[in-house]
Amino acid sequence: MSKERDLLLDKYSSRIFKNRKSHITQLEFGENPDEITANTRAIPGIITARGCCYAGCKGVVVGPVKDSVVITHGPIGCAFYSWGTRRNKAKSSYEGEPNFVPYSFCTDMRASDIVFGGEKKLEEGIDEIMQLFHPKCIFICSTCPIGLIGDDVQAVAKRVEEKYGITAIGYSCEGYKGVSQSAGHHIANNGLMRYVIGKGEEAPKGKYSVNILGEYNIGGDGWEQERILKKIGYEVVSVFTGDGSYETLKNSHLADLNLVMCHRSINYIAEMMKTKYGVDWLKVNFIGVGATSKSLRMMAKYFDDPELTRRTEEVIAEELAEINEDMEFYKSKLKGKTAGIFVGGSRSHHYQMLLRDFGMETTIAGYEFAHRDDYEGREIIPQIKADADSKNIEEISVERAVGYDDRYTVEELVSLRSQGVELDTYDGMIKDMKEGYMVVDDYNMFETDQLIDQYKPDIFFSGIKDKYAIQHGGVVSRQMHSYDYSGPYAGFRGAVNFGRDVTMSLYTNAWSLVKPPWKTMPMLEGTLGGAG
Ligand code: CFM
Repeated sequence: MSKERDLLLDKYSSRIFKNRKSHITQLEFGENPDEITANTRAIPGIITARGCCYAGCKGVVVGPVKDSVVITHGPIGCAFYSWGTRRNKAKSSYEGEPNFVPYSFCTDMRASDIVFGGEKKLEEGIDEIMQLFHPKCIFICSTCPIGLIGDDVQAVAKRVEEKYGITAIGYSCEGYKGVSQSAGHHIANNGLMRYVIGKGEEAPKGKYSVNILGEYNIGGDGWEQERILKKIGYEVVSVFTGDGSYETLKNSHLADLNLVMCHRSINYIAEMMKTKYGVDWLKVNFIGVGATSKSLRMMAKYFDDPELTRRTEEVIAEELAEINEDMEFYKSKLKGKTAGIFVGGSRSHHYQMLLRDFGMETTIAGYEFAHRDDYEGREIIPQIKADADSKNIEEISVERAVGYDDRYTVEELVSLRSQGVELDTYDGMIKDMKEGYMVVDDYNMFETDQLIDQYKPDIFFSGIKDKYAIQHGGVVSRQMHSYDYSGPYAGFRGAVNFGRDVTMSLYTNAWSLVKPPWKTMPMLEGTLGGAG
């Protein structure tokens, strides 16, 4: 076991040590591949940064669908605290297109509803929504008490569909399901696959069409990606689900190719669409200049058209010319600096590529709720043992739909893969890191503090709450869920924004003026997790 990892785990009692040791790995790249334990329950009492299943379904996956109403079935707090806290940006794509993203709808369950049942209240709430807003699609998201009292949200959804002739999906995404928001992603994906994808018949008009899966338009990232793709000549059929709409998601099965940005939150749909409609998926990363160029080139190879390849190179050259001077300037400021990063399930990998564009290395990285495949690559999936928590989340299986063929034959796919087109696969984060670097699953604040002390990164890309604790310790942090209200950071122009923000953060002298009390006052010593 390596030194820094030893030092970190040493502080734990044996009970906590037993749990945490397999969630923390210092990369060795030895004979056996580096392994990590992930997607298991957090230790009670350890301050995890994770969210809940409802957050993953309502907040992350279905929340950004702008022309659909998302109703929280539960007490008002769940609706209030998930109202606008994920920074989904959305605007109407055509005159008259509804945009319900700024709203929060809730059944406001009270004590008497918990005792006597809330289905009636839910139906009345939906009647009111129909009178006022006339959406074509409604997502009902259940919070913890709904599962406990047994309200049948699927039956309500069915009645609503019959009454109004719209799509209504009842989600049993109670907060306690699974071990994190990851369960909510899966549940949301299942519903979209069952009731939305494949419902439309509008075929794409462009020569080459794509969906962007797992892109949520935080800070306008999705818009920057669409700008580049459209400039090359691609038709973007739908985006799951940032600035997305029910009207486009239902036609998504007719696109030529699925691009997967956030593997963690959407890989279920990518796989199911491949099986059911023969749409290949390509793991892309539009975070970082090198990563964006690589992704665009893989796409061009997939379609294998000289004109598309020429246009791709032309656009890459144009975009690089536009940002080159700025990138060089920020690189001169950032080269040689180091970073730590801890975000949900994708960004801790994606942003390492962007940091490398500036000559920065990420020595500590972790995810809140990723699965082993996000760390170690999809080839690990058969080895992942299902536990009671993961078995609790429905796996749906789909079959090839009549009239849909694979886009390419198996031989053609093998040939494309051998040319570096990363189809239907994902290598995970670890392979892009270096020996000695630390990878931690489900970080807690104690580990963050300790690792910052040991590795002394110049900047730490953090979550929402830990940001302030890190800064109190004199290390600058940029919050990577909402970008501290900056962005976009994706694509070519986004890289410049990121370089500017990181440079500003690092070159302010504010952090050297911070003297936290623990640097000047005696520390109380204690052990974590009780005796033994
Ligand atoms: Fe995917 Fe996300 Fe992420 Fe995620 Fe999230 Fe997010 Fe995230 Mo916050 S879908 S896993 S559940 S890339 S909200 S846009 S920033 S934790 S790393």
